[in-house]
Amino acid sequence: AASLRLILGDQLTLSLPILQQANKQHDVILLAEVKEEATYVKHHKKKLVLLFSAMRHFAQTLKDEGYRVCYREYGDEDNQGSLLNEVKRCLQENEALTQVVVTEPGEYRLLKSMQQWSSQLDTPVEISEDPRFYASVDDFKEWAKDRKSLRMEFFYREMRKKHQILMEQGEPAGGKWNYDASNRKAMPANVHPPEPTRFSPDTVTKEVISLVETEFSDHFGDIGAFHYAVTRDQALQVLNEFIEQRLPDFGKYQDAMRHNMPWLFHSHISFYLNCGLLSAREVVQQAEAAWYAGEAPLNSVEGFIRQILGWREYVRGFYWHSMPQLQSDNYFNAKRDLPEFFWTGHTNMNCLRQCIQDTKHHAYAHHIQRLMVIGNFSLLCELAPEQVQKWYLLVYADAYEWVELPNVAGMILYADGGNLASKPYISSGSYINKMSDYCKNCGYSVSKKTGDKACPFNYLYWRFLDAHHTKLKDNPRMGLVYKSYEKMSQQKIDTIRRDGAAFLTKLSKNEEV
Ligand code: FAD
Ligand code: DLZ
Ligand code: SF4
Repeated sequence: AASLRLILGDQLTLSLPILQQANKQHDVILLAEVKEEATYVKHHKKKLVLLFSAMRHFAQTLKDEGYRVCYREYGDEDNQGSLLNEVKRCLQENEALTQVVVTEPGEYRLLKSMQQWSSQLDTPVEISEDPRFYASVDDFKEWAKDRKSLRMEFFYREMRKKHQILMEQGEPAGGKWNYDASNRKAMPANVHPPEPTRFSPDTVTKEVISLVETEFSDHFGDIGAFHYAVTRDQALQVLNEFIEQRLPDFGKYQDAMRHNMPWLFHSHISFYLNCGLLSAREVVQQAEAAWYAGEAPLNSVEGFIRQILGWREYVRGFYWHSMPQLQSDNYFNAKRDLPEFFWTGHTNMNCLRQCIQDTKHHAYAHHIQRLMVIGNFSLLCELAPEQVQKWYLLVYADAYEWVELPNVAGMILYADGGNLASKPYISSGSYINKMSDYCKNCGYSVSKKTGDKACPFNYLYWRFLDAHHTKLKDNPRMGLVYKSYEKMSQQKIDTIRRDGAAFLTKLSKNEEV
């Protein structure tokens, strides 16, 4: 029987079994730009340009490969607005198509919806496994079963062994699993990272840019200077240039931040990994090969591979293991609305201004900006998890709920009470000062602990520890911090409470901070 095979906007790879197994003569491959997916959150304009353009280019690749392709553009007059309705129309137009085949989607909401499709369409719908990950959802469940805590580090070691990555005679290459002791240095001012790989928009991308400018003008983000890869060949070029030019220094400067420079020594491949233009396996293999060839040191290669074979795989397993609970977890009962400056970047706190502006310009910020600046602030100020989750899901071009939600609910907000992270990722201003040049251009003083001019992170940090003393004091990883807290004079604690409360009141009223 002939089938209709739906490819989602983040499944742009020829390696999918549903393409490999297609009958090129009879089956129809459907790709659809639809309002429902483009607006369930108001995605950053650059994310929409990236996906729509990559989808259009991929449709052309499929045609070149001899597939029968049905492509629905967003601006088509008769666009049905949702994936289900586009599938329905396609079935109606092609009576020979008697079943629907899809690859499991990356988000819970869409999976739940697809599980109803068969009865809604009155046609069999087969949901095929997504083979793009090293660990399947079931592999993760098996690993997690009977474990009291689900720590990434142990999962990662299993993955290294199972897939024989950076392993030598059963031992980790170099003798250690983790080389972070040599990583995470501050970046001296005389280090100049190479420019990121950039592409000029072609005709297809230019058309999409004007579509997005007209149809999505109320979405967050700047559209100017769009330079991302939109084809597999271009994405491979991004990967190759990373391996050659930036991987050697990746580890050392992984946590560094610099004024007006979000790209640094990062790889900038999450956009492409997550939408299918690159595969995790090829990325890991290329990085591993660079070490064996002596082109990059082990601390960088291991650190980079851990992000993909470790963190990326782990958060995906964790997501499916923890849904739908993870969406509503709120361990600290945080309720504050997102401040207006999350959308504008207008704040006197230079670190936040920089990170939010980078996000607005590029639909990108690197990990430490997301974690230790914006995330740290969100947790310390008890911003409502639901709003923070939505923000992260729409502002980054690499964001899909399977990867965004564990990072936000688990890693930055500790909303799950410590299932993902062993302690809350919080810090005072001194960490940001150590890792960046932001504090030099800030309206606040990082060396002042309290008072009007003091860096808000300094007193917010202690205010948070004070406010959540009961929930956190028995955490073994918080022992040292609480020892210092207990030594504080009552007067100091009172000042911290006063400054913290004043700042949070201003924040709630959307007054300038
Ligand atoms: P690099 O620093 O070069 O790292 C290489 C790759 O490792 C990345 O491309 C990515 O695929 C993977 N990786 C690294 N850290 C993580 C992680 N914590 N979880 C999963 N994969 C990881 N990443 C996303 O892909 N989508 C998201 O929506 C997303 N949301 C995040 C939200 C928060 C609050 C935090 C703290 C992190 C989030 N991350 C997310 C992880 C990470 O910040 C990005 O993957 C990274 O910044 C992408 O840039 P890069 O490709 O230059 O990464
Ligand atoms: C993110 C996204 C956007 C913006 N638009 C589309 C679209 O028009 N058509 C489509 O098939 N997919 C789109 N996507 C990706 C989906 O939202 C994604 O497949 C699900 O969120 C599951 O990860
Ligand atoms: Fe951020 Fe504080 Fe440094 Fe200002 S002083 S940039 S608010 S850490």
